[in-house]
Amino acid sequence: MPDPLMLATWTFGHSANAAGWPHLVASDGGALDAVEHACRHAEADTENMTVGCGGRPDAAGEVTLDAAVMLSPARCGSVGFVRRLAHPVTLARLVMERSPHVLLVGDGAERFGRAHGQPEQGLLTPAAREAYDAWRAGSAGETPSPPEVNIEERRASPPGSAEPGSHDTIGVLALDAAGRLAGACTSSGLAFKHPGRVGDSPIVGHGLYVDPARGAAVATGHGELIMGVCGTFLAVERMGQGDAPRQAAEAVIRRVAEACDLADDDQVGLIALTPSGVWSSASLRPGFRVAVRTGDRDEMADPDFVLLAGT
Ligand code: SD4
Repeated sequence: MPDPLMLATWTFGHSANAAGWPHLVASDGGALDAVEHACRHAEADTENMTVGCGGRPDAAGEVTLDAAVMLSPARCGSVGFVRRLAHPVTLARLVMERSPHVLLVGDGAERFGRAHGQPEQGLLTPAAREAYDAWRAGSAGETPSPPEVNIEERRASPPGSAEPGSHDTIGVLALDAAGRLAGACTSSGLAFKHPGRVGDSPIVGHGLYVDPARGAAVATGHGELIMGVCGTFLAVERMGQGDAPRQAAEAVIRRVAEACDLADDDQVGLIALTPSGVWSSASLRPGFRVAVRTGDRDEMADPDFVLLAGT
């Protein structure tokens, strides 16, 4: 039997792990409950400006949320462009458990959530509104045209910033004592993104992938880079073909760098976990950190591999 384990992206993954851990080790809980509750914790933190209520809005001033949960290729659920429900990770779990579908978006996803008891809630906090106003004010004093300004903004101050301590999308992987793997991620996506933009987080194999026979992976950073290489699917597939998690995670980061014309501040971080509990992480640039929780360990870890270590 494996030792229970939780891994979460970024420094706020530490408190998310603390919220998920009791569910991981409860006799009536397990890996799925753990990752959901860890993500719900981050979603409820209104000071976290990249997840849930309190996330930064898009270029039209609207907060839109993406999330996914996954147990296996046959058991996964996700939601995109959620504007009125504060816990998209729970909505994603509902899609997995109570619908025949994998991905619901927008109004339809919200209608589905309301029908399953999810309350409506405004998502734009005063602090996020202030950030939006400041962003608009910095856009040459003109009403920004969302498509162009969004591209500039992605280059100027991305939520995937390489800065240590920067807050970002949360992705969580868990392995319970019964040997079950689960993963979840939830995000408000890139700040001031083009309205309608959906990132990697709710797309199976991009921001999250779990296959009980091969392993699990979760990614964070600039979704467009991760999406271009099917980042988490690639990591899990490589583990299935014999790569150690360290090699698999490194291979994804190298593939991103090979495939994409990188901007100075582009960042990608990835965690890879085998079905037996061996894990590793890698990132494009310094700053990415992993919150690790086991029965006797509760700390932050630096990635094992950083491609552009000097930047
Ligand atoms: C996205 N990958 O929507 C998310 C954002 C993120 O670190 O993870 N930033 O592109």
